[in-house]
Amino acid sequence: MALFRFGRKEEPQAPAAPASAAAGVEPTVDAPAPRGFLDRLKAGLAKTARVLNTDVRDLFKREGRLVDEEFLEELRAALVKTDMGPAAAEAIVCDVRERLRARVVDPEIVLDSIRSQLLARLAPATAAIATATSGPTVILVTGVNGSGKTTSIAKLARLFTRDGKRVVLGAGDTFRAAAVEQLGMWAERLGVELIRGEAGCDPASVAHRAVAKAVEEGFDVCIIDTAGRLQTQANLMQELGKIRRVIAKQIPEAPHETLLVIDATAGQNALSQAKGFKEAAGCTGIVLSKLDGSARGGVIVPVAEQFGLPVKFVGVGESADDLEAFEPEAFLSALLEGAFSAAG
Ligand SMILES: Nc1nc2c(ncn2[C@@H]2O[C@H](COP(=O)(O)OP(=O)(O)O)[C@@H](O)[C@H]2O)c(=O)[nH]1
Ligand SMILES: [Mg+2]
Repeated sequence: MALFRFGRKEEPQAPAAPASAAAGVEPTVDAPAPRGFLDRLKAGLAKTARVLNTDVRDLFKREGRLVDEEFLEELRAALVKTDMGPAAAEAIVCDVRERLRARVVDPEIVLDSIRSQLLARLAPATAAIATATSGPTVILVTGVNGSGKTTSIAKLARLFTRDGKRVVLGAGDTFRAAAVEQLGMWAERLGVELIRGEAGCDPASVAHRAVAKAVEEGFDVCIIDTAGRLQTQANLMQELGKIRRVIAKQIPEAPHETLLVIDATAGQNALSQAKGFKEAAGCTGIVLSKLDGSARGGVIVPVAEQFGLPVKFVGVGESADDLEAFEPEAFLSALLEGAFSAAG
């Protein structure tokens, strides 16, 4: 298996109309990406950045702020609000206490500490997407209902086709006809192939046909959608096992990735999903979607840290261009620059 990094295109682009991928609403993907990579990330993280901005800046409202225990407690409270978790907040507080105790500090010094502590936590929890060394790369996409699986598949397809790859999608959410239609609409707009089955048919048969097409016709990437399920539904988790076995029969090392799509607004549920899906579905990486809709984007820290599942992509909006390979340094720049530039 090889690791694959996407090329990043920063050409200036015209604004795109807001898009919705909800079933029955035409997804808008023809319009070019509205902004460059960092700008999209900044916009996507704006809500979380605002929480950091307001709360951490507020600590410095009083002139000549001294690092004492009162300051450190206020800092901790501000950090915890982003959902980064008590361990990360504690590490930052300890770092600031150790280096800056009894000193008068400005926000930038605290910012540096936040950046370096979070980077140390996030950097080990990232990996580029694994791809096949020869033949098609197969990616299975899982998660609970409404987490953003189908939309993330469209976004992934977009990343791959931009890189010149040929993509076939498998509409493995056979549970609802609308789900197949939704993926069908994206496939048409993105100009990628789609394998679908009758509503209610065995999703493993759709996966089988999608992978067979990819192999026979020399596609580079095959991405398979699945119906939403809870990590606690044993029978549905077994169904994922069957899908995996059917895929592996054709390509022994596939699926090369089993991605778990987690909604960043899910709070603590995000953590139980990561745990449950890793154990029951053999997930290999996380797509954290809807960061743009959450003021608690700090949840990426415990999600990435606690379960040994790397965060591979972050979703920051509803259009096909709103998915970024997760790179901690860029992520933190977007978060912290966004947080600290506005208040000036
Ligand atoms: N704001 C925002 N909305 C998203 C994102 N990803 C998905 N959505 C929306 O979330 C809803 C559910 O997404 P969908 O892909 O159908 O979820 P699925 O049930 O897991 O397949 C849709 O309205 C999507 O447009 C994201 O990154 N940001
Ligand atoms: Mg879906």
